[in-house]
Order: sequence, then C-alpha cells, then structure tokens
Amino acid sequence: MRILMTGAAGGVGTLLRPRLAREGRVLRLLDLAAVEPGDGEEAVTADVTDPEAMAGAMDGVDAVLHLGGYSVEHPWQDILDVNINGTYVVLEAARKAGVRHVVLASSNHAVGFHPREAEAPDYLFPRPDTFYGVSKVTKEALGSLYHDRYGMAVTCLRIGSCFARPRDLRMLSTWLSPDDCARLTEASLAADGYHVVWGVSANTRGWWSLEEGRAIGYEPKDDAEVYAPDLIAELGEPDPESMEHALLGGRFCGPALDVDN
Ligand code: NAI
Ligand code: 15L
Repeated sequence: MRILMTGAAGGVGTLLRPRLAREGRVLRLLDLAAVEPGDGEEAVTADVTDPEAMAGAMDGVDAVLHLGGYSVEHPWQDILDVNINGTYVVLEAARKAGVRHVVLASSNHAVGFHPREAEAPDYLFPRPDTFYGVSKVTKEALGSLYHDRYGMAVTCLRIGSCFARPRDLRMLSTWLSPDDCARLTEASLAADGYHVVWGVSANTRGWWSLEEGRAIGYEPKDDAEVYAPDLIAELGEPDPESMEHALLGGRFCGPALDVDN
C-alpha cells in the first residue's frame, strides 16, 4: 500500500506523517519544499501543477491525500494556478494511473460566509469567504466529477483548524486534533463513493455535524474543551457577536486582501 501525500512539508502533513505510518505502508511525500524521508517513507520534490512530475509521482500509488497548495488567501491568479489547476492536475494524474482512492483537503472557508447556527449540517451549500474558499469549493466539485465520471472514491475534508492545539477562542469550536485528523484520514482512505465531511474533533463547543464523518467510520476522540480554561483566562470569554463567532469562516470573512487582481 503506497499513499502519495502532497503538501507533505506543511503543518498538517508533518503532524500526519508519524500517525499514518503502518507496517506494509509506504508514504510518498511530495512537496515543493524538500522533505527528509524516514522509515517507510519516500520523498519527491515536485510542483502539483506539473503534469509530467505528477504522472511520475503516481507510479505504484494506491491512494492520494492531496494537501498541497496555498492554505490561506492569495491573489486570484495564484489560487487559480496552484489550488484550482493543481487539483485538476493531481486528479488527472491519479485517474490515468488508476488510483482508486483520493482524499482532498477542503476547508471550512468553502462555506465561511454562512452564519453560525446551532449545528451546521453536512453538505452545507457553498458560501466561500475568500478566493481561497472558492478554490476549496472547486476542489470539492472536481472530486465529485472524478467520482461520477471515473468511479474514483473521493472524500473531501472540510477541515476546521488542524494544529497541535487550539490557538484561539474560535478553535475551541473548530479544532481538529492531529490524532483525530489521522483517524479521519484513515476512514476517508477506506471510504467508497463521494463524501464531504467536516474535519473537526468532538468539541464541546463544536459548530458542525459529525454525522457524515461517523457514517464513513470516523470516531473523533478529542475535545478542545480541555484547553478552554487556559485560553479563556488569557483571552476572555468568546463574544458571540464578533465575526470570529458569528460567521463560520471567522476572520477570513473580513476585508479582502489588498492585492491587485
Ligand atoms: P501549509 O501551508 O502548512 O502546507 C501546504 C504545503 O503545500 C506546503 O508545504 C507547501 O510547500 C506545499 N505547496 C504549496 N504549493 C505547492 C505546489 N505548487 N506544489 C507542491 N506543494 C506545494 O498548510 P497546512 O496547514 O498543512 O494545510 C494542508 C491542507 O489542508 C491545505 O490544502 C489547507 O488548505 C487545508 N486546510 C488546513 C487547515 C488547517 O487548519 N491547517 C484548515 C482547513 C484546510
Ligand atoms: C484554513 O483553511 C487554513 O488553512 C488554516 O490556516 C486555518 O486558518 C483554518 O482554515 C481555520 O479556519 O482556522
């Protein structure tokens, strides 16, 4: 079993590498940045927008975990080239190589302009908060096309905030712990069909449904609440009227990037 992980040098990739290691499994780590491979790992330095390089990177691959690209807002042309076209190049290379399972890193920012409700449902209609969010909507759409047209099993993860620990008050609701991220990835790699699931832990203050995640076998075990006393002591109680808490995408819903598009 060989898994190609794009964006492996990034924050999520680095947290996942030790957690996805298994006897008999090879992780092929692909990034623009050089990565030092450990036991059971291979490294490929490549650009996800390069069709030839991606075709080569798919050799002998059973499943793809596509994390690579811009992980925050950027000018439109960059988002178009790397996040949107890059996802097309990855999916096309996977299809040509006969890869069966693909997991795509989407984001809560695909739906960021939705007001926060008691619990946002699965498959919430797109309402992106940035060009970055648009690229995640497009990623979900491309995944859907490659499932319906070519029969690929595709799971899109609308990740909340995946870091070693919650960094602010909003993340008490949106945190995806590294261990839960690995659990969700394992469930997604095994799932058939096409799914869009929230990438979030079992947070006491959670905003999003865990139903579809559980339907594909994800059982979250962590809760950001253990960090609440320290964060609240430092930052005060969450203000439900603030943008951070009133809109799903939080501060990404603020003013657009000041760039010449
Ligand atoms: P990151 O920014 O730490 O890592 C992204 C990696 O992609 C970097 O190592 C970068 O070198 C690589 N990359 C960028 N352009 C590339 C290209 N053209 N070819 C090959 N590699 C390229 O991001 P992070 O936090 O690890 O996120 C991983 C994925 O998960 C991203 O797609 C992000 O949008 C998504 N996500 C992450 C969340 C989080 O809380 N960390 C939340 C929601 C979504
Ligand atoms: C994301 O999509 C970003 O990649 C990440 O850096 C966080 O800001 C996260 O969303 C979030 O909403 O906390």
